[in-house]
Amino acid sequence: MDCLFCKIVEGTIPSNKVLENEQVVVFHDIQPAAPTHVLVIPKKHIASMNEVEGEDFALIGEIHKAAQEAAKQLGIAESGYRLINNCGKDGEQTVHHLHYHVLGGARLGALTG
Ligand code: D5M
Repeated sequence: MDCLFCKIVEGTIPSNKVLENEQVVVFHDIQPAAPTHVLVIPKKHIASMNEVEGEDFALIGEIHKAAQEAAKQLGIAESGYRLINNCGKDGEQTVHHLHYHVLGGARLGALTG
């Protein structure tokens, strides 16, 4: 399967990893949109939030756990951060392997339409 993030999981494409366990990987986003910007992905290929089903919902908990741990490790836990999943066309999802953005290190502004 030709998936960029699967290649990052396999290590065939390099990444700047923050943490990794059996189920998830956290690495720095190549196009940071905030002073701290990492991505949390499941190792299992799931195309988007729309494709999460059955026992894979447990991975969402693992993703949140890893995001919390990464925020602590990166020193943004206390000041706060944003955890975002972009899904599909209107969500501006560009990489079709489930991922959550962790953004922090500055006031990010209110979310307005
Ligand atoms: O976000 C996809 C994100 O993936 C976007 O912020 C850039 C990032 N990206 C793309 N290629 C790489 C590599 N090779 N390393 C790290 N980060 C990468 P989306 O929510 O799909 O718009």
